[in-house]
Amino acid sequence: MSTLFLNATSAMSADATALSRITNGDPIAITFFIGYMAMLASAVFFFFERGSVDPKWKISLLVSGLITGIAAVHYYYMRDFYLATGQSPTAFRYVDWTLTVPLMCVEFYLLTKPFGAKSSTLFKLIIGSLAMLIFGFIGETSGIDNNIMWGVLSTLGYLYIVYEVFAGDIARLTKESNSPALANAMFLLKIFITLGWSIYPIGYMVLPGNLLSGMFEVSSIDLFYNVADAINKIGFGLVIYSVAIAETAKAKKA
Ligand SMILES: *C/C=C(C)/C=C/C=C(C)/C=C/C1=C(C)CCCC1(C)C
Repeated sequence: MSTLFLNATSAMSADATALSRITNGDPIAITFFIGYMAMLASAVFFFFERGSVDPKWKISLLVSGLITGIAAVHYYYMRDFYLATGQSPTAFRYVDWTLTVPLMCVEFYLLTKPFGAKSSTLFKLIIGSLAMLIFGFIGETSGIDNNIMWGVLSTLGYLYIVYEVFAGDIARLTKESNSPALANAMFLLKIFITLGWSIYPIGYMVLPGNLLSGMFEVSSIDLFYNVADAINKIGFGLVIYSVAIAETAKAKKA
């Protein structure tokens, strides 16, 4: 099949060479393709399922749809960029994260809002996430010398978010809510932001000059990021979806 494509016009043969990366089993190219489809399918799913939950859950599902939808569009471009150049689409990646990570903070806010979350809580989470992303971006693009330092600064932003969820405002509101549904959702979301999110700094450490450099190829950073994005964006949305469905069923019975 790929030879057939290669014999087509020269314009097409550039595409076919890029595409043959997939048939030749380039795992990074494959995860860009699967990531794109999975994000798109999830966005459609969350948008449609908005209709089957209690009104108070609709915004949460909308935000889950936006997170995966925004990621789908970025994966579309990142996939093409990677196929055309063989390089990491770092700028697209960070534009995606700058939109989607604050939206994940919004999810934490929406879950705890019925129990008194204030916009200052949301603001703190967003500041933490922006610090994490801005320092991470500088670290990835400013060369070999200081990427450990920028990575450490970025990790402080990350740890701040973890702190807010485990011991700060979000933890306090969850405890005060006396809601088993919220406690369950938080339990799962905590696993996502610790285990799931920790894949990203591990990926970052394959950069030259960093702690895991040489153990993996530099380009495998995208493998880490693509797998982590699928787990975190889709999984996070599904946790919220399952709580919404369970609570909707309870509300109907009552
Ligand atoms: C949907 C995208 C998500 C959930 C992205 C999360 C990204 C991170 C948790 C990134 C963290 C980083 C560090 C903690 C240090 C090194 C630099 C980063 C930006 C990779």
